[in-house]
Amino acid sequence: MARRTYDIEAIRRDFPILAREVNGHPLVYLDNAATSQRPVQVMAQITRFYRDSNANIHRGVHTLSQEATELYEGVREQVRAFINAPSAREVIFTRNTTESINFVAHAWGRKHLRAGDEVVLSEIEHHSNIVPWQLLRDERGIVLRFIPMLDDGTLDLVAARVLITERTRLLSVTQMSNALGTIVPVKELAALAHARGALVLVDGAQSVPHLPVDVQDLGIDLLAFSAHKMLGPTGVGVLWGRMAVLESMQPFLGGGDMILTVSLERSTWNDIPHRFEAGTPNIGGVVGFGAALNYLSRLGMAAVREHEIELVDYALRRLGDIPGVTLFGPPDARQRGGVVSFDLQDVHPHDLGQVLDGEGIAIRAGHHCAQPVMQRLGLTATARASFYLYNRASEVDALVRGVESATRFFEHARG
Ligand code: C6P
Repeated sequence: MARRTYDIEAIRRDFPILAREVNGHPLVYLDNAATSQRPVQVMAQITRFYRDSNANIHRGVHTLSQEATELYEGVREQVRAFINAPSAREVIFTRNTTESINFVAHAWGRKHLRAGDEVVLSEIEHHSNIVPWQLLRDERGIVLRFIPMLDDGTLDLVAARVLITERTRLLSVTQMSNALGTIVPVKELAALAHARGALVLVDGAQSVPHLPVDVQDLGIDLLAFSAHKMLGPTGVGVLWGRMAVLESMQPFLGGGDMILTVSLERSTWNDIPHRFEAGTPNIGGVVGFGAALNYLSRLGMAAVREHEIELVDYALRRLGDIPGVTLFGPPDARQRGGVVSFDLQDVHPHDLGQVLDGEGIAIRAGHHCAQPVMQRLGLTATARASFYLYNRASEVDALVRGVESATRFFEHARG
């Protein structure tokens, strides 16, 4: 690759795990869509928190509690800036994207949706953005509609215009498919949904870690994402919502910190965002997430995006040259995120994944929690390589060599 957007080797030194060996080979970590690795800065921040400032938040008058509260609330402001939300009060910490979407289904959906109301999803959604709505459909009798996927993995926007109607109360779509890498034109869909009076929830699990995301520019109402896919710890997620939408929701979980007053008869609610953060949150995790956001902001999400486009473009060309490889998703790297899903003729993706693991190469094989995508493609599984800011072209080369040697291995095994 001719052009580098930043110094990859310097970045890789921040991720000690990338220097380890797996099965006698240098690790080639290409499973970033499942979870990314963490830099030393995030680990150090978490250690510092537990070593120097650990206490519960929002409760104590003592110094440690105040320090912990300031650190935790400081990350809320960092998240606000990262997604350009109007107010930090609109940022709610959850456990992950899955919880954030379930949160909307419970706190907004249960309050506002009635039998016959329609929720529009798409065929390329992760199970996390299908199952909560099916549960609500079974409970409330709402109707689910799905924007179809075209053969190249993009959404059928002509069909979307017909599916999103005055009956639509919510459009809930991913901004980037984890199974195919497709980037969805969320801004265009949001304008369409708003014109029909529907709200727009975006599953940003794959987009927020990989592209610049500006909620005001996109014109959306709600955004869900996970820290662990963007250099942060597991167990921390975000639900951002426009204040007016959050104010229209009922509480999700009840308990400590989310109330103002409690008597044996009734309770009143704390202000937003605390109303939606019942119980002691993952304080250390949120504080660590702050270091991840600093790391990404320092690099700049536009640079991360450019780097991944180059890698994906290179991977599509190299993998596409291997006989027997079928690539899925949009052919143009600019129309997709850092995900390359493929099939190797006559080799089950799980077998391929195992052979690659023997060479230290970590990919994901399976349905990627997006079974409707697999059904649409007439497959049960694909092999998926997913990249992040620290991956380099030589790792694409290692993957290609691994796929080629797997081809030879299975040809030989078949005799
Ligand atoms: N996709 C993957 O390997 P959680 O697990 O809640 O942090 O994220 C769920 C989720 C929701 N939406 C999309 C688009 C996702 O990609 C994911 C997680 C992982 O592709 C694990 S299945």
